[in-house]
Amino acid sequence: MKLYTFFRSSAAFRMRIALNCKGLAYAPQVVSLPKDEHKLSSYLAVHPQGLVPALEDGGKIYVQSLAMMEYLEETRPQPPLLPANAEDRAYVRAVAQIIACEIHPLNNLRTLRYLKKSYRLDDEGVNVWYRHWIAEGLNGLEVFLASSKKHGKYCYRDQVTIADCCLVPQVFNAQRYQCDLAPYPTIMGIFAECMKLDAFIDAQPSRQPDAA
Ligand SMILES: N[C@@H](CCC(=O)N[C@@H](CS)C(=O)NCC(=O)O)C(=O)O
Repeated sequence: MKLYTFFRSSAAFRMRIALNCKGLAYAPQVVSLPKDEHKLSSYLAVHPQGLVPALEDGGKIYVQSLAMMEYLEETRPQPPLLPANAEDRAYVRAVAQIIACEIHPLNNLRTLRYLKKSYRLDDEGVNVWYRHWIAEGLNGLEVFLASSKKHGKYCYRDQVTIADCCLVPQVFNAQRYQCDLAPYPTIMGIFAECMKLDAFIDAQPSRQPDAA
């Protein structure tokens, strides 16, 4: 398997965690976002949207981290990254989608670049945007997790799931932008538990071959 990845990409980070959790070896293919390598025609031939990550498996290319994690789950079910029953799978998928569909797109590189260029925001102006949407997103996630009563050590009881694969990279992003994370004790408790596991430790940005 090949993973098209960039050390600081949180969507790629999700995939690195999922692959590690399942004990699947992969060859990292670095696509540098600051160097705009995701816009090269050679990469667009892999991922027509020009986004990282992409996964190659058996000569076929897969895109979109949530779809890719589900693909891994279906083709390599052990150890499972989804709960055994439908109700709890819906909960785990909801957590993953709150992060991947609601929070992450507002803080993506192309969104921040567009704000900077088209609205002439300086770095601090962009940071204000970033922190606003992180605070709103993480607040909603905190309430959802705490009220679900389904979390344990991890988002879903004591089983690592795709929800944790999404939560940890989002917290790394928030830390990078010095967001105040004190109001999110449930999220930060889960984050601390995940970061005790090798699958998460080895997937973190600073451990990647392209880390600056
Ligand atoms: N929904 C996509 C998001 C992919 C995505 O936005 N990746 C970011 C890096 S985390 C990217 O390639 N950004 C390039 C850009 O915004 O120009 C997924 O989950 O795979």
